[in-house]
Amino acid sequence: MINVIGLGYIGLPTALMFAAHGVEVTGTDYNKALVDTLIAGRTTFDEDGLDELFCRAVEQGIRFSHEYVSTDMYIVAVPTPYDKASKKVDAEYVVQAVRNIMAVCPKDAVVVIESTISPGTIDKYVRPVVEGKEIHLVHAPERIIPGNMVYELKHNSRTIGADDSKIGEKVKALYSSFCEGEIVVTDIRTAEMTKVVENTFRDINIAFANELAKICRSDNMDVYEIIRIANKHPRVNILSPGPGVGGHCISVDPWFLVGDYPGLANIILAARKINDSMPDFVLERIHNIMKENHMSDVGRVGLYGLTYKENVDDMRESPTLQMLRSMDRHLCGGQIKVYDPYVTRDVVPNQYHSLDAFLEAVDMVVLLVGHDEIREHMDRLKGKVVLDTRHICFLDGVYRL
Ligand code: SAJ
Repeated sequence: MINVIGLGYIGLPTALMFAAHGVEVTGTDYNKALVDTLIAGRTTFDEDGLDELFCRAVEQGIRFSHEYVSTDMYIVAVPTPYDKASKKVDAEYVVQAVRNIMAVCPKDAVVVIESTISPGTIDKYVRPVVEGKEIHLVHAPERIIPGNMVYELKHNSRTIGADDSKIGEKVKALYSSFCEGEIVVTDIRTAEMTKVVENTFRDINIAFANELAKICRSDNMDVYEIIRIANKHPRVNILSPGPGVGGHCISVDPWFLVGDYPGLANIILAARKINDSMPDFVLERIHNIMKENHMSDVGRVGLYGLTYKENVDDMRESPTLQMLRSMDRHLCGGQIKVYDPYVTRDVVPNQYHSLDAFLEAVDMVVLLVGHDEIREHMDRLKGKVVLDTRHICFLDGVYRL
């Protein structure tokens, strides 16, 4: 039996996947309301294929609890927030989860940390908690992408970092119950570093695309056409420019390397700064386009999309929220309108809950997230001034990054 600790974006699909493939699972979360929702038969966030997976896991007898259970295998998928000022990971939830496990687990239990942590976190913060106990620590960082989690859980390859390769192989066998990708067994530090390196690689590549967008804007060139053509080269694969990098991973993990290796992590730092500058770049574009169209009332401008990317309901570090914060700082937010079909509760001022009402209230639309909803109804934007930061709108006269 395994006890999955933390039933959020990573822990829940992982627990369900194990259960759906015949592993006996108890999912534990300290949030009683969340556990009650799951026990009542409902999932807690929108994700492609999650509801079906949930049904299969329930059929297989998955249990949910807010208590830790005594077993010989734990999978920890709790949040690892990072401190914005120091840029360091805050491992407190992981440490607390491991402490709670220590209070109930038998000798020789295996504790697998899936949460993303900065390199060295296990040695520095987790080992002291298990000191003197016969416990095996493993790091198996998650790799799944929101929007395609269920598919990627099954098909991505994985990394298992363990002190003892026999334990690594045991954990590999467990994940093989559902994972069809290659599972590489290595040591803990390598696994920690690899995870952060993967997200940093993507951040740097997005930053390159964003920097190109700025260069092309400054000299009136079409960045999308340039990227499209350059990508025909067999060894070139430039990503897409956008309004910034959100989510809890790519905009966070590179800071761990900057924080731990100041003076060495130079490209990494530059990339972070470029990506973080994009929301302000979009604000400047809005300002210039309003001027060009003789618009002076920001209340007639609408931001489409609040989530950090398309077809998910996750708003963490989203470029739209970064823009709104920046506008607040400069006291120019005022009445700007906002709408996102995935965000049903009110989270910001002047938020709309229907596309019709939103479009009626604005003359200019800034496309910040490429949700399917708007891609399928692009004609609704005819007659509006449109700033498309995602290269999804091909109406005449559309403005781009
Ligand atoms: N973005 C761009 N241009 C692009 C691609 C992405 O602007 O060409 C933006 C997105 O709009 C979003 C942000 O970057 O705001 C990040 O989105 P994403 O889809 O690239 O990645 P995440 O944060 O959803 O998930 C990443 C994934 N990591 C990598 O692809 C290396 C995922 O595999 C990890 O599991 C996840 O981080 C994590 O939890 O660490």
